[in-house]
Amino acid sequence: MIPSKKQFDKRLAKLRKEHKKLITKKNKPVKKDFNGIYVRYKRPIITANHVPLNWRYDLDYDTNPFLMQRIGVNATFNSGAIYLDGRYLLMVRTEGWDRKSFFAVAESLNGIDNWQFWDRPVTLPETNEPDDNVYDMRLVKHQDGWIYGIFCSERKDKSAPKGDTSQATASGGIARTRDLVKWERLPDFISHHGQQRNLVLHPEFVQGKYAFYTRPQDGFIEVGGGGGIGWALVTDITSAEAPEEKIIDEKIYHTIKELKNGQGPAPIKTTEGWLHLAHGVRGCAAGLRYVLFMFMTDLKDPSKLIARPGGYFLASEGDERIGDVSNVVFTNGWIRNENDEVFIYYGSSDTRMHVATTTVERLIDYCKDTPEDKFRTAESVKTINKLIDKNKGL
Ligand code: M1P
Repeated sequence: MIPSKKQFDKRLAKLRKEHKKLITKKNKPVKKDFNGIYVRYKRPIITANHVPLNWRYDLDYDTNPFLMQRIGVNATFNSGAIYLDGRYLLMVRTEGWDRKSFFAVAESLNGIDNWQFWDRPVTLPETNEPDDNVYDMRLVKHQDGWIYGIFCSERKDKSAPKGDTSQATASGGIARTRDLVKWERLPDFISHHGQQRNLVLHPEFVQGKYAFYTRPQDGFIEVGGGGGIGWALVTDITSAEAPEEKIIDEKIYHTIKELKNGQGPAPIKTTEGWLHLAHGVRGCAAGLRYVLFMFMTDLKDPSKLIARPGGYFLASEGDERIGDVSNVVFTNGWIRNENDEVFIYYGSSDTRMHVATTTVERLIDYCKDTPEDKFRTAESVKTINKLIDKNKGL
C-alpha cells in the first residue's frame, strides 16, 4: 500500500531528526591507553550516513511516496584536508553504491565534530581522456598561490585482453582552484616509470621547480619492480612531466612496507625539517595490511631523509579493522593549525573517516627519538635491552 502524505511527512521528519543528531553529536578523545604520541577520537568523524539527505533521497511525495533512498552512498574515506580561514575542510572520498568515488567538501569549526557537507559535491572537469573513477585527493596550498588537488585517476586498461573487465590503469590527476568550488583541470602527470598512485605535491618550489612525491608502479595493484616513495622535479605544472624519479623511501623485506608504501598528505614544515606521514603495506594470510608510518626530511632538501622512526605509527584498532577492505588505515590529509596542533585524518578499512590529534612538537620528538628499524629480530631485542639498561634505577 502506498503510504499517505501524512506518513511520508512523519518519516521524513524522523530521517531529518536522526541525520541532524548524527552530525551534531560531540566526539570525545580516547584517554585510555594514551601512547604519548597522539589521541584518537572515539567515534568516526564522517560516515556514509553523514552525507546530506537531499543527495540520496527524492524528497517529493509525488515522485517518491515510499521515500526510498534513490542514490546510495557506500563509504566516506581517504580525505584530503586543508585549513582555510580558521575552517577545517576535508575533501572526502565519497563512494556511491555504484562504486564510483567522487569528491565532496565537509567542513568543521573545531576539526573534530559537527562536519557539514557543502551544498553539492565537487564538479571536477575531465581531460580529453575521461576518468572512470577518481579518488584520494591531496589538497596542497602551494607557494604559487593556487590550491592544488592531486588525486588518482583510474581508467580501464585499453591494452587488456578482450573480455578482461577488471584491468585498470592509475595516473596522477592534477586540478587547481582558489575556492574548492571552481576547478581547473590540468593534464595528468606524465611518469616514465609506470603507473602512478599516491602522487603528492610538495607545497614549496624546490630549485625553482614543482616537486612531487611519486609512487611508480608496474601494475594497478602490484608495484612490482617499481614502488617506494619517489621524488620528481617538474618545470611546468600545466604539463607536468617527470624526466626522472628517484626513490627516497624504498620498500623493504619483512617490514611494515614490504609490499608497497606511499606518501600520505603533503609534508608539514617545521624548524627541524619536514614531517611526513605515509602508509606502508605488507601481505599476510588475511590479505594486505595497511598501516601508517612517519619520517622526516631535510628543510632545504626534502628528498633527503633525516629521521626514520621504526615500525608503524598508527594501525587499525577495534572497529577500524573491519570494512569494505579490512585491516586498512590510509591517510591523505592532515592539518596543522596556528597553535601547532596537528589533526591527522585517516580512513579505516576503506569505509569511514577518523581523526587523531597531536602536536608538531610531539611528532618531531617521535620522529627523532623513536629507534630506527634494524631489520632483524636480534637487533630489535638489542634495542629493547638498551632501553631497559637506560631505565635501570628509574
Ligand atoms: O584498499 C586500500 C587502499 O588501496 C590503494 O592504496 P595503494 O595504492 O597504496 O595500494 C588506494 O586505492 C587506497 O585508496 C585504498 O585505501
